[in-house]
Amino acid sequence: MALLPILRYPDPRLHKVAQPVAQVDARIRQQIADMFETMYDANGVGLAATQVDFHERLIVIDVSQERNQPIVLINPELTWTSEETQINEEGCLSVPGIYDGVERHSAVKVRALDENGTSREIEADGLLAICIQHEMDHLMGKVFVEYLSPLKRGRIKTKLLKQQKQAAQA
Ligand code: K1U
Ligand code: ZN
Repeated sequence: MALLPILRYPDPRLHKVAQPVAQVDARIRQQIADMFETMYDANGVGLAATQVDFHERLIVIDVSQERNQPIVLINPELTWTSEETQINEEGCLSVPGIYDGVERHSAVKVRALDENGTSREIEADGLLAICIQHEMDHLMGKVFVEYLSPLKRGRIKTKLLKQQKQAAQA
């Protein structure tokens, strides 16, 4: 297994649209293992392949307290979204230290392949529903700060670029 570098906003590669996984094979299973290791190491509850510069439709999630309920979503598609929405504070491993409110569907159903290539439908609410929507946005090249005002987004971009410049000089 390997820890993968996580792309940091405003890296333009975060805006690439991921392509469908053609075959769930050893290459994809290795990518899944590496993504789980990377997500757990970073204390995240989800990670989309886009964030580790792998532009195929693959997501790993674990929203459990015990960190023992891994979920793999390959080629995920939303099959139902609740009319009800709610605003929750979100963070992102690609936008470290920034948290802000985003409006999402309160509940969703998602159909996806698992790591064995078996099609499954998952019904989710709470943090899992938020996380699924956040990670599916990543696969479309969308980062949560794009829901914020241009003013806030500009400030976040400036702050993170400054941090990245300082880290490169250190
Ligand atoms: O995509 C990512 O960068 C992972 C992201 C997933 C996410 C969490 C919460 C709301 C939306 C998306 C994170 O893991 S953020 C950091 C985190 O560890 C966390 C956030 C909220 C609750 C518990 C953990
Ligand atoms: Zn994210």
